[in-house]
Amino acid sequence: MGLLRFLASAALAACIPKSVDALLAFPGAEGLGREAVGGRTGSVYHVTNLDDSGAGSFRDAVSQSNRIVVFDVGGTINITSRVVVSKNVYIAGQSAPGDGITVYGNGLSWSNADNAIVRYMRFRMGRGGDSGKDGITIAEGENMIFDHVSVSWGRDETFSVSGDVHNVTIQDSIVAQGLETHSCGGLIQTEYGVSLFRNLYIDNKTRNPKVKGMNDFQNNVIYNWGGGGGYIAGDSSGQSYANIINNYFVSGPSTTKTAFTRGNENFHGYVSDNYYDSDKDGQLNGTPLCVKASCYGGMDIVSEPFAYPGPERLMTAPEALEHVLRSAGTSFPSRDSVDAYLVDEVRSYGTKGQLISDETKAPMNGPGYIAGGTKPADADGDGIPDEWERANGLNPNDASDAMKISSSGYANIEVYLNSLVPSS
Ligand SMILES: *[C@@H]1O[C@H](CO)[C@@H](O)[C@H](O)[C@H]1NC(C)=O
Ligand SMILES: *[C@@H]1O[C@H](CO)[C@@H](O)[C@H](O)[C@H]1NC(C)=O
Ligand SMILES: *[C@H]1O[C@H](CO)[C@@H](O)[C@H](O)[C@H]1NC(C)=O
Repeated sequence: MGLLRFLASAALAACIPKSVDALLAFPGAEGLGREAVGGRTGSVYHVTNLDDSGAGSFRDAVSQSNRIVVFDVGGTINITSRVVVSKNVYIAGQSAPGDGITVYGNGLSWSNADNAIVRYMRFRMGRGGDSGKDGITIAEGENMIFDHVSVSWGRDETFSVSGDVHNVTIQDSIVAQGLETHSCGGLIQTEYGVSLFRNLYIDNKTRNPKVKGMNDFQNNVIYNWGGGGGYIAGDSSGQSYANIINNYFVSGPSTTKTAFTRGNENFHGYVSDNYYDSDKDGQLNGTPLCVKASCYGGMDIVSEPFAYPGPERLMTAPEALEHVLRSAGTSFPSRDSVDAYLVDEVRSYGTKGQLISDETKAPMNGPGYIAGGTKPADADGDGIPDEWERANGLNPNDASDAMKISSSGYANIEVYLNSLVPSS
């Protein structure tokens, strides 16, 4: 694609507000992927077992379009081959009983899975996954939002958005421990936009992330990147237009390079109050980076922010760090042992942290135990518990009300799913 075409479309995305009535994917959805519609006009699919495939499995659930996927069971779903997600699928991890859901053993593709909504899900690839593949791959498609997702142990990249991709948001998520020898956080390179807000990038040797194209990077925390570097600014002859605002970079034991590297005159960055704590002294005592190309890996620093749809409530970098450590990743109903371990590493502020090559060995010892729990009573089997139906004027014996659109614009089951978790 030519530069002019890119500039024109970037300007379009930046300047033309979306229609005022467009509904957010869920309250608290932000950034370029915030209007993904998920399965709103489709039907409810219940995941009823932890099997790798077959009726009632997660793989079967996401294999068809126009679904809101709810979980009647909690626990670890072990997948052998990769899972490919269809268009217009909302995966509602917050519906699962017990400790929620972990998908372990291989990676997933959302390529061309337009209008995806994914909330409160753990995706842990691991050594058993396909060599040369990512934890999560998006190579094409538009309008996708990932919220409170935990992704780890990619064999190539851990979470990669690269190619002809439009309007993706990754928010309040953890991208962790790309496996050695590649050990990458992820390529985030697309000419049509990825918003990254309030995420934790941790324990990747490099690409935390590597950014190219149109990108909005705000309130993220980056910890213990390795010798490949933290934020990799383009390193390319392609043009990039990025906001880099109020992020916190903290060096860890594996860190040997400065926070920003490999920028050049093609990478145009608006930068503001990005903190860097480089001394590994066990205290959080970072200070804002200087607003000069020399502090930002040699990128072209621009004076006005790009007009991308930013976070509703921009935090300072220190506030963002506290927020991310408190709630990023699959923090509802509670963090699993992997995320708890990672957050503890960050809280050491420089003294703990390591790159790993085999998640089944110490220190991680696998994906941990995820309790199954019991699903609440749901007489009509529509995915909304009886108690909630009664309290909210629905009929617990009428399965058709789940997908009816309420006055809020959301399907009733979405109103229920939204009510389970905080909206910011
Ligand atoms: C992406 O979002 C922008 C506005 O934020 C919109 O103008 C554009 O049409 C969207 N692109 C696609 C492919 O949906
Ligand atoms: C998946 O594998 C883990 C160990 O890696 C095991 O603890 C868990 O029980 C398995 N889950 C199922 C549903 O078999
Ligand atoms: C993090 O990501 C990089 C680049 O993808 C990869 O080389 C590395 O092995 C990952 N993990 C660590 C701990 O380095």
